[in-house]
Amino acid sequence: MTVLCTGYEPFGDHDVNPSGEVAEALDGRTVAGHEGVGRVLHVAFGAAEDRMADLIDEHDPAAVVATGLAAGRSAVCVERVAINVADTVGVPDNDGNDPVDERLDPTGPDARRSTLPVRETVEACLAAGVPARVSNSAGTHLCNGILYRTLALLEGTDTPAGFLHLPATPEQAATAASEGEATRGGSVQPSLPRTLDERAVELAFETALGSDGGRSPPS
Ligand code: PCA
Repeated sequence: MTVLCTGYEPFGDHDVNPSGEVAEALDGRTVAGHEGVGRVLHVAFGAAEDRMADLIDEHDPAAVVATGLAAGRSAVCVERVAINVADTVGVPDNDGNDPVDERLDPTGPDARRSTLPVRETVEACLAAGVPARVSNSAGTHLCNGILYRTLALLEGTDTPAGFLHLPATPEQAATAASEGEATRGGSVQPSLPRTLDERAVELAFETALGSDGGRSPPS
């Protein structure tokens, strides 16, 4: 079987998006005893969710971990919930969609809970030396949207799915700082190396499925 990891292409002010790079790095790697499938999603409402539906159909994954960039956050954020709201808060998606206070699904529930073991994933990350925390808001941009739709697609199945928001990379933070006031005592945004992002995603799958994908008999 496979495990499916998605990330995103660059968007807004960001020239790179570590989430897409993490997905590409995991593609073809054995993760939690399964073949990793890593794909980069277009940052566009509708298109990204439809691609996710196609990927789930095509690969029938044992678990899904979607990821996205959350510049400014200081740790990997394991999202607990997705809400039925689409609002880009002034950062239109890459197709120019700029929803304000819309519902993702007019008839859907107000929220859907991640089906990953959220707290245990954070514990596993922290034990492995990866800064991480539970987050109670994935925002209202596309990352929240993909989590909401993925959970809807997998409702009623036993396929765990969730979302990890990733901080900026050190390179992104340095670039932003070089355009700012760091040389005059100004601040620098928090960052995390991509290798730690990759480890966090692997640990999310391992925590959900077991390190061998749940294939070894219970001892
Ligand atoms: N982050 C955005 C959308 C794409 C991405 O990488 C978000 O947090 O919603």
